[in-house]
Amino acid sequence: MGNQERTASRMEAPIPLVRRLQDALDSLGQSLQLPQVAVVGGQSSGKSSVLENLVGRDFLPRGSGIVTRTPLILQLLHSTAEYGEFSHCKGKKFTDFNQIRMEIEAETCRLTGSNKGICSAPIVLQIHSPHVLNLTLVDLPGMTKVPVEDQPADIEYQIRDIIMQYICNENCLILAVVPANTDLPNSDALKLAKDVDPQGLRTFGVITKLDLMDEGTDAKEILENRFLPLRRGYVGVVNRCQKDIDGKKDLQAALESERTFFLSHPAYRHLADRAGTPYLQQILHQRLQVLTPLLPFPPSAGLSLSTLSVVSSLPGTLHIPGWKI
Ligand SMILES: Nc1nc2c(ncn2[C@@H]2O[C@H](COP(=O)(O)OP(=O)(O)OP(=O)(O)O)[C@@H](O)[C@H]2O)c(=O)[nH]1
Ligand SMILES: [Mg+2]
Repeated sequence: MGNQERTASRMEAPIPLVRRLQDALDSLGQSLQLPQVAVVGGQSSGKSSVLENLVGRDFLPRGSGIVTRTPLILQLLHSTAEYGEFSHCKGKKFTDFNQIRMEIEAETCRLTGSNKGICSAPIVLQIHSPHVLNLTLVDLPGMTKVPVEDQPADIEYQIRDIIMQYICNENCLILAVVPANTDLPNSDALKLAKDVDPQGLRTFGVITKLDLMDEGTDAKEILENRFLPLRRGYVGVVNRCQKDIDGKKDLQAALESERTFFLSHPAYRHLADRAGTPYLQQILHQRLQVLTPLLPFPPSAGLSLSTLSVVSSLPGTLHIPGWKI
């Protein structure tokens, strides 16, 4: 084999490679489970905001009250063109990310009704973009305790069941999202993560709303991983507030404000390089590379999240993009 061919074979496109691996495992009656990342947290803790920042595009419904009401399986696929495609309207390419948000809202209402109901059936969305590497992210409804409007009396347990379906999967990295203006020991997200991942091997704490803490208080001890330490630690982020969302503050400006926040805050300045959305992307990337040394990684220049080239979708199944949803 010549040098060129050897290089070509080392650089073999990941999707065919994994497809072959999968075929081989299928013939042995086994399945290949690959990592995905799910967000877990209380209602309005900032889960969708965190995911959206990781993807680097504005397209998820965010806001006050219960916003995410079904699981959203988000398959990021590195490609030259940029568009979204839903499994419920295959073939229709959404190039306008505002339209994607509206379609998520419309499909959520179709699945759950408009009175704040929830549903375990997922919305599946593929985002093709030159700015992402391939990975599945799962946005989940927030944990809540008291039913409102059409929500069933056991809403707390129904949401918990939905979350468990995803995070029980050993290959699911868990982003346990906790707002800084609530008490960490009361966090249901940390509790649930600990139930399924007692050693904390796949749990990352994400502290949101650092900008909303009472004056004179800070989350330094948490971010330094000294209070309720997690094996993989905590990352602080500052997402866009409701006013920013309403005023359509763009993502780049939001990332710059986040960086300025950490650099200028006396309690966090020393942590500035270990905080914020870019750092969260970096540690997820590192973890996913450790988990999947077998898989080659596409070139990463300018990509917002470097991860895998194949994805698993529903718990327990392997999904290969473009194969079937
Ligand atoms: N100031 C500030 N507001 C934030 C932050 N993160 C989220 N928010 C606001 O909190 C609200 C909820 O954000 P979402 O991202 O929709 O939260 P969620 O956890 O996905 O909510 P549900 O899907 O309803 O459970 C929105 O108004 C956001 O603007 C943050 O870091 N700082
Ligand atoms: Mg949400």
